[in-house]
Amino acid sequence: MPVTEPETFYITTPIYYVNDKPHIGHAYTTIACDVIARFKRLDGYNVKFLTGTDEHGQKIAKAAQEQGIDPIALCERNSQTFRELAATLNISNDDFIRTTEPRHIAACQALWIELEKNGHIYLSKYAGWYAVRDEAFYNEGELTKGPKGEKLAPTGAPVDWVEEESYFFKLSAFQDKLLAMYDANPEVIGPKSRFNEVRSFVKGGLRDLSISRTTFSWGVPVPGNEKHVMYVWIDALTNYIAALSYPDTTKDFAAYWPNAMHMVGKDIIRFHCVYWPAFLMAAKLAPPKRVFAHGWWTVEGQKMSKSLGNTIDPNTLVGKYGLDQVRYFLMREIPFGNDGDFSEAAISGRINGELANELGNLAQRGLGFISKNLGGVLPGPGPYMPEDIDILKTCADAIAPVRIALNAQAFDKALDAIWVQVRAANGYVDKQAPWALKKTDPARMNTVLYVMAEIVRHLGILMQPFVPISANKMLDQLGVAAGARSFAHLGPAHALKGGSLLPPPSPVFPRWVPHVTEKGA
Ligand code: ME8
Repeated sequence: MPVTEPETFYITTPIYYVNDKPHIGHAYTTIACDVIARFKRLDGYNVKFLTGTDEHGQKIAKAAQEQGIDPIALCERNSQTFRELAATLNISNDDFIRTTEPRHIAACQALWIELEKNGHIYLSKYAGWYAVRDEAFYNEGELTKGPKGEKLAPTGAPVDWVEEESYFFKLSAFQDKLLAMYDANPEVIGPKSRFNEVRSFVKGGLRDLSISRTTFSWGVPVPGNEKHVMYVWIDALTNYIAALSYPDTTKDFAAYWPNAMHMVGKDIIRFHCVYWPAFLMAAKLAPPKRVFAHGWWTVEGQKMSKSLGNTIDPNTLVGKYGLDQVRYFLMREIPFGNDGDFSEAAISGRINGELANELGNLAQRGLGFISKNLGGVLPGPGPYMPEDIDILKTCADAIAPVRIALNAQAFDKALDAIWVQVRAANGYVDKQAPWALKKTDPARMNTVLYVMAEIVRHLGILMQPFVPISANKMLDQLGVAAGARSFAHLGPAHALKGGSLLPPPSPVFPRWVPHVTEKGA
């Protein structure tokens, strides 16, 4: 029989700036990518999942100077905190790239040389308003006024007038090509509202892009003119192909690039959906297959900012509520793509209402009963009633709507589809009331308990991408072998064997109870 290679899938987070500490916004993007990466692996794909840190540019150099250390020392230290965060969040990334690594620098220089060779780069003089905080240039017309009448970027960042020699990328030549690319691939940008936003921005006309600087040196040297370093975005975006060993396009690049997806926040959509595809087309490479820009988190109704002191450290959050609880909340609370608000009330409501009372309780009721009354031995089923067949079938079929939702990055809809089953299963248990059957009809009780265990097996398998540790604990308690947890194992062909001794159960999702001091008592 011919062996078919699994389909590939490449997913990336933005690479995060190392001048700041990670917060809930970074955790959000990375967890979303992790859920998709895990989902695709369980669905049989060969996945490469990349995250990393963005370490060049004036912003980093300035932060290092303020702290009286070398830029590279700052990068080493802060890149490590992002690496540690990925471990804390149980992120299954296959690679972690740093833009100060030789493989990245080599890829940037190779891409530059290619763009230059193809006639897309020229040397000229730049004069304009530059915001270090945004690492971006603005037109006069885009600026606003601050409280003292000072000029500000539309983001509120201070701007300086800069005049310097600069290399330019002929972005203006790509307007029609970009528009044609969007129109031919409407799935290339998600959600739809962002697609429309990017399309109309490009339709409004594109100016050539300054892609080098001479006023600082913390960056990738421009090949052939070391007075210049690359502008941060051409440097940063190249990480996605540097991790596929670009400029070698024969191995990982050939395997993964055709199925690449970038997950980003809405703040950096222009860089990913306009500049990046233009750079790639200029280098005769394909643009990414999809870029999804998600929304923005605020905290208790306020914008997160260092000055307000309300940025949420994901480590604190995980310590307080538990890792899978935080992962679940972030994916569940808001339709992906919309903005959302983080509040204590919202997270504790989700943990207690959904994880503890609905999913956790469902698992606990069946397994606890088997442990107490049947010595922990999973009973074999007797003849099925139509309601047993019904619930088992809908559980096995739930993968279809979950797959559709996750392939469209609709995490909340995927969880909705799973929750339809969780609620149906609790309804089934209430109606069948196995505890009442103990004396009257033990054979029927055994069947109901078996069906409950099968339901938990299905929900455990489906929940793995979202809450990997807890879902695997559910599957451990049913004695499901590690190699029998992929989506191919859903359905009756891989059903549990009656008569097996199950490990002692323990609650998977405890209720969250605020400490006395947190109640403000
Ligand atoms: O922009 N809500 O890095 P960065 C949701 N280095 N997501 C948020 C968020 C919030 N309040 N705050 C941040 C950079 N994020 C560049 C990227 S990629 C080639 C270079 C997330 O450290 C969101 O994903 O400022 C956003 O796009 C990213 O963090 C910005 O991270």
